[in-house]
Amino acid sequence: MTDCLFCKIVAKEIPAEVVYETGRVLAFRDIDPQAPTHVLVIPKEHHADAAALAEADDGLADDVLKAAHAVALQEGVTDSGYRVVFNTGPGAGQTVFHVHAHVLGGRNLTWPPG
Ligand code: D5M
Repeated sequence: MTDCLFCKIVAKEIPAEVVYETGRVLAFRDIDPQAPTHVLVIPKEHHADAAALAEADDGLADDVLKAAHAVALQEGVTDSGYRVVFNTGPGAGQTVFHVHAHVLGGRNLTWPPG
């Protein structure tokens, strides 16, 4: 998708601090971190949100979840606990419409989220 911020990061047209990459997924640090670890995991293929990703029917959602796990291991947050969040839709706070999993950790995470 030509006008998508995260597609431009995939295409290396916009810089990002990439921490993990496979043929199908990319993970990079959030530009406005909300925790010591705040990484976004995206499929390289464009899907607008988690609902569209779930319907992609090619194992891509599985790849994103496995990448989130790999990032958490790499960041050393698995023992202390971490959160994987898909804001889905404007009402839930989604602002970038290329599906992304937020991987948050490295501090005490309260519940419920705001
Ligand atoms: O989350 C969208 C997230 O995307 C938000 O936490 C900021 C982040 N963001 C926006 N632009 C960039 C760039 N250029 N690099 C890295 N991170 C970025 P949402 O769930 O849609 O509100």
